[in-house]
Amino acid sequence: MFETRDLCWLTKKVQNPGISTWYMTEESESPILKTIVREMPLLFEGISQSQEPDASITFSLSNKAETNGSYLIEKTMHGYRVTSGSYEGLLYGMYGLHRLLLAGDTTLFPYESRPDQNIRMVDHWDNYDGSIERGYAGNSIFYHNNSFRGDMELVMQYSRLLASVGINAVSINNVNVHKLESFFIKEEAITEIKKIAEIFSSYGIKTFLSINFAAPITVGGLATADPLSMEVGNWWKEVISNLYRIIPDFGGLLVKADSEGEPGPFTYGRNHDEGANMLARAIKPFGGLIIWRCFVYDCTQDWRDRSLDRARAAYDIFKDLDGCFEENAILQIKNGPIDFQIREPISPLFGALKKTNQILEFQITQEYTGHQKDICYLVPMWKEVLDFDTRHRDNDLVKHIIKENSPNKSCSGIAAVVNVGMDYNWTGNKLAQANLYGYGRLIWNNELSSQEISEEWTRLSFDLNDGDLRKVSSILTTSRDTYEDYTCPLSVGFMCKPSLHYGPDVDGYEYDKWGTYHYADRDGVGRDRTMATGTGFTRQYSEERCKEYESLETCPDELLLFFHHVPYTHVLHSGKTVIQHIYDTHFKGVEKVKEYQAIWDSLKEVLDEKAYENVKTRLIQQEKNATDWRDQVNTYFYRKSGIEDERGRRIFD
Ligand code: GCW
Repeated sequence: MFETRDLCWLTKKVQNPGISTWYMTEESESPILKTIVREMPLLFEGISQSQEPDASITFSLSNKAETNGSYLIEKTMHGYRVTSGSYEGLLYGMYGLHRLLLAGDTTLFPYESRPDQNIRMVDHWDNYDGSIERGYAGNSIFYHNNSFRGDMELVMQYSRLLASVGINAVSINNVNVHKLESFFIKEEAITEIKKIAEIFSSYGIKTFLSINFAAPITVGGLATADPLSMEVGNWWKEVISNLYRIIPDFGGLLVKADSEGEPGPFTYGRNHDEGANMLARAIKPFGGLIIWRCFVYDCTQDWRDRSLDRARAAYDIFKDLDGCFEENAILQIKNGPIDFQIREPISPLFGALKKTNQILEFQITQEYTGHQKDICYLVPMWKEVLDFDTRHRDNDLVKHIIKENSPNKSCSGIAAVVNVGMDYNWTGNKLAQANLYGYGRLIWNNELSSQEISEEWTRLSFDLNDGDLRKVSSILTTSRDTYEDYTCPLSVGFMCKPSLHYGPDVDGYEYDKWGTYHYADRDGVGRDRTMATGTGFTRQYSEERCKEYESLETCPDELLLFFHHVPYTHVLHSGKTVIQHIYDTHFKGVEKVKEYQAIWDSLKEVLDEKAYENVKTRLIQQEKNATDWRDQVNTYFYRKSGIEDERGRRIFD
């Protein structure tokens, strides 16, 4: 039930007796303005709407043509004025003012804010049966037992969370579109989806659906789903026009094709531009978008065959299609070339694609990063990605490339697989809320630091003095390094339990078909992806980055084993050998988790009990997990290498 759910970072109201009335210069039937009417008393204690312009807070629509959600907050004689060129901007301005006043820093005004990214999206991997692929916070908020849950209060509550951090697009079903979900494009389901979409829309959020590329066959009864077949094109046109008849402001379709068993254009000997463009043309008349994922690779690899390299796949398939996509088609590219590991290099498609609309894809749900049991605040990792300089041109940072290299700027942005479910606090681990909050804040304002965001979230979520607030924030901001320390030395990913992706299993993927091998033997470890002696993956980067990664001299330590196979005795830039680094980080990881426990315990008296207990239990689990990782990884590499820990700590043999 909605009342019992955590209000997260919207828990606190501004308690300022000077702020008692608000006024809207605009009179309109806009659902977003109605949202503002509903939200104001939830955010500001004792405030009421006034018909007089001299209210404490005034909202006014400016005639600036800007529609991207930018807003300005100024101090006035009576209080504050929020101005924007769009209704969305007024809504964002309202949440912005709420946040700024709770932070208590009024020197910030006038405060102008414009989003750095245009599309700011979350993707659900929710299934109709209520399960969530890679979900760690309970079942779906949209579906239950192959039906629509129909809890509109819940959807509204969720919309507020998203809109308050600037999210403007949401895809509501899993990209692996199973049988029943394939029918979401039919009228019966669309009528239900419309109810959800209307609520999102009243918070400035567009609704998207994932579709199954074979739907013309499975849903439409046609003999083919060939994108070049006229019949198929017409079928999609009809489906889409029906969709828009019911939901006129529908956002568009998200497609995972030719990936991990999902059907796609390859079945018909067609390319991905042909698949995406067929859909893009069908949806164009309605102003809709086709978001096409680049997560395409061969998942039936033979581990014996070293010539194949999964990391190369997306670039090999999509680079040559640069410039071939319709103006309303967008490629969605995962941040790394493999799959949401805690440490990977950047996808080489960034910077290489120069004439294609693009969305960068992150993962908020903690699939490989601790299942929302282990604390892993992901903002530092996302920052690294955004600030990464691809060196294709001068100052070619990913955060700029996304927009600059998209011919249609409004068709560019960032998306992430979201981490929410039916758990009362939405995210399982209370601290995992900081990832959803931080994601929204960071992709709106790419310049915010991880620490700023973590402190902001902590301030909005708890009542703590500055010292205690910094304690919570220190756990968050170091937690990514800690998780990396005990799970992923020098970028060797996938040493986790197959399918589950939680807990250690060093060789779990080593002889499997997924193309994620570490090749540890008695002498050394790592994947050789150099041009000189390996798979040649380094060639996919700009000349400068390629050189950097190709050479052992310049390859950054943290990416070493992604690009090179080296002896255990290889000396890193840090001065340590590879084997000693493995031992040290694994011991350190466990110690850090123990430190987090001590910090958390010290906050027992000042935190509310529910939040305290919630994280406390998870930290106990995290210590156990980190210990398992430490002992299995250390023992594994000790047995392979026969090299003792310099510091003589206990490694099981
Ligand atoms: O990381 C992998 C996950 C799959 C997921 C896939 C994807 C939705 O293990 O569960 O499928 O990525 O991104 O499509």
